[in-house]
Amino acid sequence: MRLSRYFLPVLKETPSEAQIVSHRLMLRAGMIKQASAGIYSWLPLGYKVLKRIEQIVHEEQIRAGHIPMLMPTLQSADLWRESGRYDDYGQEMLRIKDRHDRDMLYGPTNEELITDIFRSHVTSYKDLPLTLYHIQWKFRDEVRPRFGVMRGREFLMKDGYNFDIDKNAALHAYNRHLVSYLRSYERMGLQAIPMRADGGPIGGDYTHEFLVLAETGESEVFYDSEITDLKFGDRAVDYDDVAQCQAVLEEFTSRYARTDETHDEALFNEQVPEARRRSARGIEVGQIFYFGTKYSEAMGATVVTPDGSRVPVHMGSHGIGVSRLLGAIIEASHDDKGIIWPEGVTPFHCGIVNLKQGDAAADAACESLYKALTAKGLEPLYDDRTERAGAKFATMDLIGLPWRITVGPRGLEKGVVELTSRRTGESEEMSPEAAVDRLGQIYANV
Ligand code: P5A
Repeated sequence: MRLSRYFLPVLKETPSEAQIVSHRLMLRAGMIKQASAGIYSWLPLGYKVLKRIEQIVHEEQIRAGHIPMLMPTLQSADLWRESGRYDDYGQEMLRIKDRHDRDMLYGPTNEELITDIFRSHVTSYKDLPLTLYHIQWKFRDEVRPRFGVMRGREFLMKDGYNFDIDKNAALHAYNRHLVSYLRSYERMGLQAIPMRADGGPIGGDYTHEFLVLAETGESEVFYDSEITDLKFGDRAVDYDDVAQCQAVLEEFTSRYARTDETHDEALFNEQVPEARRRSARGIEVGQIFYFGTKYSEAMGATVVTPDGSRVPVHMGSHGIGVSRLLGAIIEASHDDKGIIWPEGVTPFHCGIVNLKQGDAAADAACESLYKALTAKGLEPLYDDRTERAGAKFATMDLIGLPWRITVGPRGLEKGVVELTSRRTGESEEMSPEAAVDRLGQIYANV
């Protein structure tokens, strides 16, 4: 993409309404624009990152054996009356009437809708296990929408639902989700720690939230500091292997880590030596639940077992806050100049800064770099505007591309360009071909 033809409405001033750094930077970098309280338009740069995050989520869900689909945003109130949640959900649910005076709602979550799909089509244990998921917009009429996409009213969620014959099978699905979530967050450059949590309006008391530690996080958390040493890495896990998935769950959840809803001070003191006790704040980027037959019993989602009897299926639901993740990643990865995208989610793989637009050699070198990077499957953002070098660097630093190639007449006389890491600020001179090769290698490992 050439910056002269792109739509990147960066702001010079720091918007006064934004209280936390991720919100400020998303507005300044022209990623989002508020449409109304807690509701945002996703401008091209923000949309690109959102799509990158979605893509990682899809890849990891499919790797775990979960099946993508799409359900609507608007739902009929009748299904929610069956589960009893139409009244329970309270004011967070946006209720709408259609022209026939029928009660509708903008879905805050999809347990009812998916249970209805299941009961309409599945009748036998032979069709289990089954996990369906989608990535779809949700609406929760939060009392205090704030911090930009962190606590929106309209937000994008990946929500998955497992259907299993009994509790053990459903717990394996729970573990599978835990493993796939650990992999997903690490690919986004995040450490998200699973913590014992509360079931809230979704239900069930077997649930973990995934928390990214950050001062601006809305949740208060208590944990054993040893937990922050755990890395999932690129280990191969067989998602059908019950023992392997269980082992990962145990590794990542056996140390004390709880949100304030389930925190038990006496147990904390007993289990964790004082030097390792931490209390901090965290951003909840996902939550997994096992709630057994709560919805299947209420809505009659049953299957015939091998001995011919009929039982309600065991279910769980599993959510990732896709749009919130942009805020969480920025909170975890920025400096005073702007965002620093991890390679896994960056909107463009690198920036190309032409120090002297209009200089024949510099223009030609930028064009050929652009072509060579594109041929490698990389997407560069070429700043081809006739701006001062300082302004070009400031824009690149603000929008946070992890790598920048700087091209100028003086370097070209020596046959070199400069490759700069946004994270370390370190620059290295090399030939344009070497810069392309280096970026190819970096992204081959992402
Ligand atoms: C699990 C999937 C559920 O709704 N039902 C379907 C279950 N869980 S949850 O914890 O309530 O939400 C899942 C994740 O969505 C994100 N989230 C939000 N993101 C932005 N703005 C909001 N107002 C908001 N509310 C929830 C969180 O990341 C949460 O973990």
